[in-house]
Amino acid sequence: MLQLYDYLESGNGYKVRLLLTQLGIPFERVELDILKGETRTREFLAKNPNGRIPLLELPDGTTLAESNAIQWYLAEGTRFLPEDRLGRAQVLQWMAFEQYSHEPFVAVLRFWHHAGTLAAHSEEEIAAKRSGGEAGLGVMERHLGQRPFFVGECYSIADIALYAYTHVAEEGGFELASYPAVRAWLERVRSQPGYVPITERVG
Ligand SMILES: N[C@@H](CCC(=O)N[C@@H](CS)C(=O)NCC(=O)O)C(=O)O
Repeated sequence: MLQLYDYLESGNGYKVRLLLTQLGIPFERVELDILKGETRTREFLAKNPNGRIPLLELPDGTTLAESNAIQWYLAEGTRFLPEDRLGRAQVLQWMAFEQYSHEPFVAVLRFWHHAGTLAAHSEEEIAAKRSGGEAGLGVMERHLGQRPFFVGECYSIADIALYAYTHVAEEGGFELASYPAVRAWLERVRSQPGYVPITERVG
């Protein structure tokens, strides 16, 4: 059986959990408390030298890290990844956008709130995270104003990648009220078959 090394509050972990659930693939979740350093033990570093979840372990012991690479592996040949060359490249484009222009701002501010470390950061650092996140949300708003999902007419792993931290952005102090197209898209993602909330213990 597939094993997913994960942390319940993690949006990166949630991307994989949600996709596995929507694909109906059985898996076993191994919870590691990132706040207690459980991703930095010698045993886990042997599996992922980068010391981070999510990590997927295949039945033969092969491991795969990085939430979006894991999603790509799982989605291959399914309705969650387009078959055409351009559609696949566009999915990759939005997943790269998520990692470079969204997650480092929206997810990090949420993490600082969760971990109780916000006060350890300067006002300038917090403002930079906020403006970076607003810029990313603005790009999403303009794109989603014209279409139902990120790529083509269909829900794909690009949507899962961007949904994971956007739907909990308010936990990091972001206001979604001024992003109506993003909010409508969040509802469309929530209504997909097999949807599970981030806090639900699946697997
Ligand atoms: N780019 C990676 C980021 C993974 C990541 O930042 N994981 C965090 C939890 S969301 C983690 O494991 N942190 C624990 C640590 O750094 O020790 C991905 O998309 O999977």
